[in-house]
Amino acid sequence: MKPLRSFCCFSAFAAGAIAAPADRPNILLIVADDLGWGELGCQGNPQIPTPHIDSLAKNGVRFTNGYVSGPYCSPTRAGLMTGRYQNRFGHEFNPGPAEQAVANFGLPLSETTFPQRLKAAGYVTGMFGKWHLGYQPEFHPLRRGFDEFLGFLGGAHRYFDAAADRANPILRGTAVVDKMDYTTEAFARETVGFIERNRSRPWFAYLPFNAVHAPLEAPEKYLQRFAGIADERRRTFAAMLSSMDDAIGTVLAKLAELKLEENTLVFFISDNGGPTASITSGNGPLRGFKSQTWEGGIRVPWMIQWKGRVPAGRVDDRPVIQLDILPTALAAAGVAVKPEWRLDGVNLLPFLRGENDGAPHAALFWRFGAQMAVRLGDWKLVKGPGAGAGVEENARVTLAGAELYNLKDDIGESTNLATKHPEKVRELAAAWTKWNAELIEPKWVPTRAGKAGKGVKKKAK
Ligand SMILES: [Ca+2]
Repeated sequence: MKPLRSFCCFSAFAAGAIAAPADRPNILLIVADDLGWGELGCQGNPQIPTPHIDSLAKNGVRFTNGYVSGPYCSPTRAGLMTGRYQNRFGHEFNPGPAEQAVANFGLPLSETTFPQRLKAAGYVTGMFGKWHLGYQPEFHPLRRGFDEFLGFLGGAHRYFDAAADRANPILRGTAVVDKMDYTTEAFARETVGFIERNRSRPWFAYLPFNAVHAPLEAPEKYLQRFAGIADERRRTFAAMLSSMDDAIGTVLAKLAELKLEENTLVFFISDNGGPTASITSGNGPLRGFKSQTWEGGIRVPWMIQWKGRVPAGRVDDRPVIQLDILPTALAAAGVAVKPEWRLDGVNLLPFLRGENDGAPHAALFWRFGAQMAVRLGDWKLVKGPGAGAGVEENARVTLAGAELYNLKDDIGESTNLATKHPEKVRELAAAWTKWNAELIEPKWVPTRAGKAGKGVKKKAK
């Protein structure tokens, strides 16, 4: 018979594979809003220095083919919080503004969230920033796994005026906050306080900035920093990004000060590509923008830092997706993923540590109204937005006319190879069709009445 101690360890592992408290790293998940693929220093933009975000790439792994599972804020966050393609549970679209959102809008209660999974493993959980996963009480962050919340429930917020939007106020927990400083700085400061208070226990901090989403608003100090940029909108955007970079710097400095860097797994992504026309947020050589299944809508800055546990300064070209963040965090926390959770994301740690040279995913998939995409190796089959159309939420996608690109040779999706490689089209179409058959219909379609004053469409019967 084995010694008792060994037996106990085995039992603990079998019962839920939860690591001993000392082994559980903290999880810091930083999400930028509408930050395009081409804007960070480490992504090749020399105009706006971002040394603190770049430090994550320097001290960790930067994925050049990092994706999100939707081209819009809310769907992407639904995927992030569940590790599952959001189309599986009907969370395909944004809800529209708070006053117009359908009553059932929110991350479906059938889904278990990222903080719920970590809470079950003994973590304290805090969220500081933009939620965008439901306005009704049952969808509130405090009801969906967070112990603490300071932020707002909607899709965007003014940066200086906490009381600007009564339908979408700044909340501490469930209490309305009428006065607050620049939201970027406030959300980082709250995160720092949360880390300080919980320094001696495992914590999960979710820091989804509203920066650099519209409206374009920045503190004078940062506008001065970019006085050399003549275009006012671009100058303001640069100031907003620089402010977010400094804010992230204060959080990273706190980790260093508390000697938590080697015990904290840090993720940084943007929730979707840049809407260049509205806020100048650029996607580099990628085609398309936020709201589109072209690369510019779904490929984003994507980094992981875990000092001493994940290689420093590595650039990884293998495709990954934000759905991978939850399973990676769970693996680090010693939580065994159960098959019945039906996660789509994979644990990236073996890939990060060089234990697995293969691709984390056989294929990646997207469906967004009348748009679709599938990536298989270097190949991508895609149907972007229709000619002259914006977001067509009411139309269902068909594969007729889908275009084929080889992203290794053609990152800008400029040469459609569908006619030249019909066998590839068939292969990718078959993979996407199989995946699509597993999805359900969208649970809501946003109304655009009042928002744009036009383009209102009747929901398809
Ligand atoms: Ca967004």
